[in-house]
Amino acid sequence: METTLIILKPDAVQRGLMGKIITRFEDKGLAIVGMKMMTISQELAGTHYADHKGKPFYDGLVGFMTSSPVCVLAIRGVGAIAIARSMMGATFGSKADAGTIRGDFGVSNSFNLIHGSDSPEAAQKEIGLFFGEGDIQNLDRAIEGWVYDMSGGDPE
Ligand code: IDP
Ligand code: MG
Repeated sequence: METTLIILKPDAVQRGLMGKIITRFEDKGLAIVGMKMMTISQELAGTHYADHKGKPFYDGLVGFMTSSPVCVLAIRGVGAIAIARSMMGATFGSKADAGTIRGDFGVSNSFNLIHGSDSPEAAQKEIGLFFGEGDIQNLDRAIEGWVYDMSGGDPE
């Protein structure tokens, strides 16, 4: 099982799209094991997007991410990191495929609704940045055996 860090960015919150986006992850069968709203500080945005420092869009990105509240989620499932990334779609709303979150809900290349960790290392780091230890739930889902084939012992 992997846990990935998802941020519903300020445009998703302001546009009232939180429910629709969260529903997609729930419908897919991924488990939501952490969720909160917060306003990202300049410092946290800088740490989270440290790899992009110096790029032409960096200042705008930090300004955008700190401009209004976000909704942060920890989402768990087998292969959750790659699954969530494919559900998000390509970075630019103008280019993202229909059927993806960015493809269906946005047209902008900077207001692109959602962040998702892009590797296990990033997920671990980002969950640590945005959540405290007790914030991530051990969710024992009653439906687990219908989401995954557990007949072999491991979720398939
Ligand atoms: P990702 O979010 O799909 O992983 P990254 O390349 O890691 O995309 O970029 C991080 C974020 O920076 C994007 O989600 C987007 O908000 C912003 N961004 C990336 N490239 C541009 C750009 O060319 N113009 C404006 N914003 C950008
Ligand atoms: Mg990225």
